[in-house]
Amino acid sequence: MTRAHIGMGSNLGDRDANLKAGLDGIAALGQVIGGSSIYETAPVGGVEQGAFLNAVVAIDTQLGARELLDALLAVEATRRRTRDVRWGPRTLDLDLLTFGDAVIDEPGITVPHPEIRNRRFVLVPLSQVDPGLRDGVGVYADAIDGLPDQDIKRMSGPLHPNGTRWLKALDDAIDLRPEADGWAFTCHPDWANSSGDMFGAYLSAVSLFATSRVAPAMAPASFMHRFVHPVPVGSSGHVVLAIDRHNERSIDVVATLTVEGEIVGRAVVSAVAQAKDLEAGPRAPVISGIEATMSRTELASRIGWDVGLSAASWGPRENWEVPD
Ligand code: PH2
Ligand code: MG
Ligand code: MG
Repeated sequence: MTRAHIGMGSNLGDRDANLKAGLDGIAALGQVIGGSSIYETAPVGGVEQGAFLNAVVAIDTQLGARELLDALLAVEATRRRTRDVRWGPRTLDLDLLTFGDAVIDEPGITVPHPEIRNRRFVLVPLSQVDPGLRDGVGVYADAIDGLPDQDIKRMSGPLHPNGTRWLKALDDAIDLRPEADGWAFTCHPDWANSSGDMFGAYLSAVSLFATSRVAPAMAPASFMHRFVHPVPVGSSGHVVLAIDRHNERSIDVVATLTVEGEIVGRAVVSAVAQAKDLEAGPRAPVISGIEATMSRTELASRIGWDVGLSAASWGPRENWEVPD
């Protein structure tokens, strides 16, 4: 079994679909161990052409180096890859970057790929997949700083742990797990701000997602929040939802988020039945995942303050020193 790293690139046609087809083809050649984010990268090499999507995938394979390379070329061919212009536009480019510790320099195959150290669009995703990876010269990640600038924009999270797709939507990053009285969540590093904290946007999304789990047939109509503590990425928190009131068409939910027992913020989500559901006539909202609807008074005593008749009258009653 050999660990191989494969560089993927596409700048022609449906670039996302090309990468996905490349991933499926690669998955048939071994076990997918991990993959970088997708990056959109400015073209390198002097040919005038559109921006690339690039990514790196790691697999463990039983194939030999040349067998693997031939199989990668066959996967390229399924996307009608042509070779008209050297370093020109292509639907799908699959480059064998590394093959275990193998050093091969034979006609048609050079491993490690001779251009790795010259290409930011390879080094950045490669180092994301395996930060310690090295060749005889040193750690690849250390070579990034010495390269000329290249426009590189991250377009997705890394490969899903199941290896079949990239993490792209915010809900991919919100890992809500049911618990007895609410949900547990873990702050995903891909949605951190520059100081590595989660603040409003992420915690808002956690509140909205938790609400949508409670009333999946309803859509959020208004949202108010006050978050008081940044949450370091990787920490695990807890969301408790209390339903302030509900009828057939609307629901007001208070989400209280805590991390290590400290309240980091609260949100009030008002959600209404969606138009397509109202066409069928008013009906009770689907409410699941928490024990029972709570009266306003019960809610007030539970959370220590009265949320008011609707979300509009909600306001913090605590001494919050760090407004969001
Ligand atoms: N591939 C090339 C030439 N130039 N530029 C970017 N940004 N990404 C590529 O994958 C790429 C390139 C030849 O393989
Ligand atoms: Mg290439
Ligand atoms: Mg190639």
